[in-house]
Amino acid sequence: MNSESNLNSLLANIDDPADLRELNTEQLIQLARELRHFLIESTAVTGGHLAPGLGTVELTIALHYVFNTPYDRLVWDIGHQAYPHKVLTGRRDQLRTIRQLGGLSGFLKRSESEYDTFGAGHSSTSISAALGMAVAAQRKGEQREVIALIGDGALTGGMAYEALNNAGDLDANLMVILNDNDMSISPNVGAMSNYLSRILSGRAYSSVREGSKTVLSTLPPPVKNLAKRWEEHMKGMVMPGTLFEEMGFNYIGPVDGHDLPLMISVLKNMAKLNGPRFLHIVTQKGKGYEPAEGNPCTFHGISPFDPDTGKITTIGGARSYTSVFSDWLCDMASQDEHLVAITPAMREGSGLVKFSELYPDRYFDVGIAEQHALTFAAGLACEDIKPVVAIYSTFLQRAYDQLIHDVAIQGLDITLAIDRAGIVGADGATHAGVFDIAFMRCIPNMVILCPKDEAECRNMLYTAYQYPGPAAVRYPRGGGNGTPEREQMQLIEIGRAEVLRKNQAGKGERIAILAWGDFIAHGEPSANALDCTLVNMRFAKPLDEALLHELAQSHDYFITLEDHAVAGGAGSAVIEFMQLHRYTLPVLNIGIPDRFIEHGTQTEIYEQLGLDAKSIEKSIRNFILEK
Ligand SMILES: Cc1ncc(C[n+]2csc(CCOP(=O)(O)OP(=O)(O)O)c2C)c(N)n1
Repeated sequence: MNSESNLNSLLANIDDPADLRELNTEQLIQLARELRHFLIESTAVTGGHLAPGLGTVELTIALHYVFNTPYDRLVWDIGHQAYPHKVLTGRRDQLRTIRQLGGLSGFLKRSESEYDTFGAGHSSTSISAALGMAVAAQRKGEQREVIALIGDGALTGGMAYEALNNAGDLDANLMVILNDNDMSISPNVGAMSNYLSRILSGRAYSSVREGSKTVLSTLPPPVKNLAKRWEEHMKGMVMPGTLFEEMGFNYIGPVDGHDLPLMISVLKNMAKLNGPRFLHIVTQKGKGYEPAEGNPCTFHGISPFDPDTGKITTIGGARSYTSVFSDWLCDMASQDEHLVAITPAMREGSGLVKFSELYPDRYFDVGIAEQHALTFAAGLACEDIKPVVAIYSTFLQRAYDQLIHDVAIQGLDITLAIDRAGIVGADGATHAGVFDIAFMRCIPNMVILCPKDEAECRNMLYTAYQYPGPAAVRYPRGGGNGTPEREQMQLIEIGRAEVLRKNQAGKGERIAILAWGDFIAHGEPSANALDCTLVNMRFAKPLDEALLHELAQSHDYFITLEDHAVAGGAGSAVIEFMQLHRYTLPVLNIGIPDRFIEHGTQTEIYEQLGLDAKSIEKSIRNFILEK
């Protein structure tokens, strides 16, 4: 891209939204240009979410220009499109730290800025939260505007409809802005997406758009009655009874979300109306940066890249667990025609691209709808189809009751391929996959497997798939230790651990390190240095009880190691076992402490938490000395 650094004069002076309220229309348009340039240059260095924010530049400027933020509340859904918002609300110079240890969060955080009115990271929460704020304002007699900003992808999440339903009924003073770019991470899916596309296509779009320009931009105050008449006119003429209107909202749009003067006048006029209002804007993901416009999916969230070419500059690391899953899924599908795969809107992240191309009629992207994904899978399983649900650990949290009520109680045969289990790094606390063992191991009928490497991951996926009930394989973000998978899949006996190293009897204190997943590697140096027994526990549920009895009788200490919260984790399961059987040897649980873990690289976080190999050895030595 050509250097536009001389353009950065306006943005350099925006330290607060109040500064941009001083600018005239031409300057605001110039600011939009500078902001785009700044976002591209900055994200090229740090990596992060780029295409979503490029699509919201004009929207963000218009919002902070028209509304009295932070008194008026902007509630962004997910928060991945809010980099422009961060830049305009006093965090411009910190953008270079985004997603890094101690730096800005990649999403929204109330503790980061008073302009971040509601913490986010997961999808489809904005309308509910904004409705709560609107009702609170009403109760407190505060005349503030509350605005939920939601993408068409996030609008595939059921919670958004629960909130719309409630808002229309409460007649709340709430504005919902739909940022419609026809994309989720990959192309958006579903009947609602089709419905939005129909609104945008053909005559309805152009005539309403014209209408928005001519009518909305010239509304004189007081406008309420005129606006009402305009709405009725529009309703009758071009869009009889949109879905949103029937839900109790005044629907306005579609409006070109990149036309800044238009956006400003539309927002100004909408601010003069009361009750539930719905503004439908149309934007382009990646707007203004050719590589991102051409490939919005890649630029949704991207590693550092060359801003001139859009080429990613980092060199790929080890083969990821995601790609192990991807290959296993395709191989398994070729052997079993009953296999189907389900993703809640994470085709790329979950490694389903290849499967979706090879088996399009056995592939289901259900939208950002984790609850539905699980119950949909349960229904399929009732009819002897074999669903594999590929889901991130953090997003499975959304579908907890569905896992219990719809899947496990009925003992249905589904396989959960749980990606991003454990610390995930740059995405931080909202995306950490550190609770799944705790919330799954208390569910009767569940089997939970934790692979130590890529080869075991493939065999565990196969084992979980063959298990005739709900089974979950949890694997971490990133690469393994390079252990190649064998093409031939092997069944692992349910609840059977693997002893990797034995303590040499009679020498020193007898310590058994019981480890789950790739955390075995973090325990291995300690096992060698302190002559410990080292066990690949393989199953968080069921535990290998026979082995635990044997080890409890032949060792003086147990150390448990897992990339998961200590509270309720696999190590807790060992303590429950010990209590039940009246073993009194001391047990040290090593894992994620009882607090939310912020962003940073995985390595940095592990070091910070004392979960790197060196610190683990130190903890074990201290524990032994404590007796
Ligand atoms: C509950 C949940 N599931 C999945 C995700 C992952 N995710 C982040 S952004 C996104 C797509 C959002 O699309 P949209 O709201 O249209 O915003 P856009 O990126 O198109 O601007 C998804 C699926 C998430 N954040 N939360």
